[in-house]
Amino acid sequence: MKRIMSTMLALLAAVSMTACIGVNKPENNPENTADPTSGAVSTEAASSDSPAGSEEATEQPSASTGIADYCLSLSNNEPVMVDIDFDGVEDRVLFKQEPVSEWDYDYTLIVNLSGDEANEIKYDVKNVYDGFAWIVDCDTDDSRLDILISSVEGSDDWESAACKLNDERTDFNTVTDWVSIYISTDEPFSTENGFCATRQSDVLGTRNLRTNMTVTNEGFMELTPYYYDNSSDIYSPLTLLRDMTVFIVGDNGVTDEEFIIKEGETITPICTDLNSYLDLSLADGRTGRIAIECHNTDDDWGIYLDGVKQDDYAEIHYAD
Ligand SMILES: [Ca+2]
Ligand SMILES: [Ca+2]
Repeated sequence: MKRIMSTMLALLAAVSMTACIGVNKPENNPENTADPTSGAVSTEAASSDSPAGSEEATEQPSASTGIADYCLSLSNNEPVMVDIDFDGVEDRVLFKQEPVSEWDYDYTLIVNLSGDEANEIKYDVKNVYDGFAWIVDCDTDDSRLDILISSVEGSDDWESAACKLNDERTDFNTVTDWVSIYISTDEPFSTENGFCATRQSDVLGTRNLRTNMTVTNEGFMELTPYYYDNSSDIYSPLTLLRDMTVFIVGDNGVTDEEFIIKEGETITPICTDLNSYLDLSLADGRTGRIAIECHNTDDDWGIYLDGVKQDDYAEIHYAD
């Protein structure tokens, strides 16, 4: 099941991200990039050794400040010129794809500062099934652009990296997380709301949960809870094997009103922070909240709902 789900996710990602490529590029989506009044300078989208060297000039971040909502999709093996460190000089950015087997590729992010071939900084992603990259501006005050890389491994696990030049401009400061990133015309990046990402979770079964994230110096950071997608028929409500007590969530947040969901009734997960709470849809349309704890050590692995193992509440379906 895990392989099927992940493959479906990969295909979905490929479709949505392909849609992004060529749409989120500045020349086609000017409203998603630079503010022409902000002092931005023009960019040549590709260097002379690129087959895509005919890209039109566009605007990019100024030397002093970032630009909210800046997002550029990187196409494999097509270098772009973008000033990623805000020093006023364009830098050459390449997301290089090299096949290593019938199914797998190596990807290398290569940045030549100021376009200088001798001044090269790299980040490698080895032996993955597919990879995607974007240049965005998560924090418009740090005089750096973030380069996001999302890849899926042969094990069907997604991993993402965010690379940002260090202060010395000698290497990337890179953070990683086990999430997949989605940026498309339907779900565009914005500095305020970040980017859409999914993470695999075992809370009430192995599911890919969606959130909005941004990147800080500490790592990937959620901006919203993780939401379940219950639109597919393969995710039916869970039938309780024992009573479950929840707190009703009102318009202003969780209340102190307790509600007991009886054995034999069903629950449908809505969202969770994967740390402290899980919200459920009740049969009467209201929302109930229950505390969760996720234990991940070798001798104590399990997910507890209000102190009870989730497997005691319902038949839970996990990936292999
Ligand atoms: Ca630069
Ligand atoms: Ca920034």
